[in-house]
Amino acid sequence: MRRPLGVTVSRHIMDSQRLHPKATGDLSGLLNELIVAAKTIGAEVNMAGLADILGMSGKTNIQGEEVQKLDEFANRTIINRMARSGYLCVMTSEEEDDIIPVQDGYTGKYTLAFDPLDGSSNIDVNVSIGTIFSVHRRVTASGQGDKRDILQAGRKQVAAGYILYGSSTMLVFTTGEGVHGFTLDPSVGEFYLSHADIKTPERSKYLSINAGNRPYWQQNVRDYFDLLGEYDPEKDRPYSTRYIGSLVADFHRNLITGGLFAYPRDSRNPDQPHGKLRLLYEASPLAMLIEEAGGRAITDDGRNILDIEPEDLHQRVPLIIGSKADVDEAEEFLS
Ligand code: AHM
Ligand code: MG
Repeated sequence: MRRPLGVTVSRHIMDSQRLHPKATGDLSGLLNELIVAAKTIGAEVNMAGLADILGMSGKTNIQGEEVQKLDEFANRTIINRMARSGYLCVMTSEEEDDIIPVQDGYTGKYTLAFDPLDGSSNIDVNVSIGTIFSVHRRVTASGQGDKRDILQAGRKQVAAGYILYGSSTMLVFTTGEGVHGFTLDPSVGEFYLSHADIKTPERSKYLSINAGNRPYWQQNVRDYFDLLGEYDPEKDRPYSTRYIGSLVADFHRNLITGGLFAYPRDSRNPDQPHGKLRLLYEASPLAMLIEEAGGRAITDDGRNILDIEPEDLHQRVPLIIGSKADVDEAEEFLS
């Protein structure tokens, strides 16, 4: 469904809801609450560079209030806002060891998994970072939710998206009806539809990998990325590399321009041979977005990310994600 540009995100969400006469409005309400949290985080991110100048670099700021690290601030902002939203029964955050209950008396029918501020190595250096979120419908009947509500396959997500705090702040999300991007106009505090119905290019020539991990990769992964770097005019190779080190920013770039992002398993942690990225907070929501945009997301041994049944809140997964033709070719080579 295409809408004229200039539509606000709340209008877009309301219009989408109207297409579903049986909808209660809870998912719309949930997304709107999350957007308020995102704007709060975005405002704080934009102030980050001023912290030293304003004398806020210590434990307390000039008002004598305690200053939180940005990732803690983002985590608390989302938890505090969403726990009393009335739309959730349980949450989980990359920053918390265990599930997060909601306020008694405010339980609802959805669950929320989130990475409050992805790209931790870039937080203090003014490089794009973001918040990633994933929403499921609860499976338990009522009251507070539990791990069964959280540990659901990505295929069952009802919504997923991210907020990118970059040169401008962008919200990109899907509810299963295409991927839509909104850009924040900071002068009025509104997200406006700027990228309607995003489709990622079928093929690209960009590769996003941390090449410094090459010695730790499996041999077939090394061979494949070496191949993409070789001269082959028929295949439009070599590929160019682009790696920001914030998944959300690397993903966003590739979504728009086309690209292949990979964080394969490596040999550094033999007890947990699953790469670095988390299934619930990173891989699964981005996999829903990329499939909706026409791309694919798999593991380095060819499993579809959206079909993985999670067993653990902080489970990691080797991730290959991006343009369909590129993921297809990687899958064929690696299997
Ligand atoms: P984080 O959740 O601590 O930020 O870690 C995840 C980040 C991703 O944003 C990014 O893709 C990856 O770690 C980068 O890792 P590396 O520095 O090993 O390349
Ligand atoms: Mg992260």
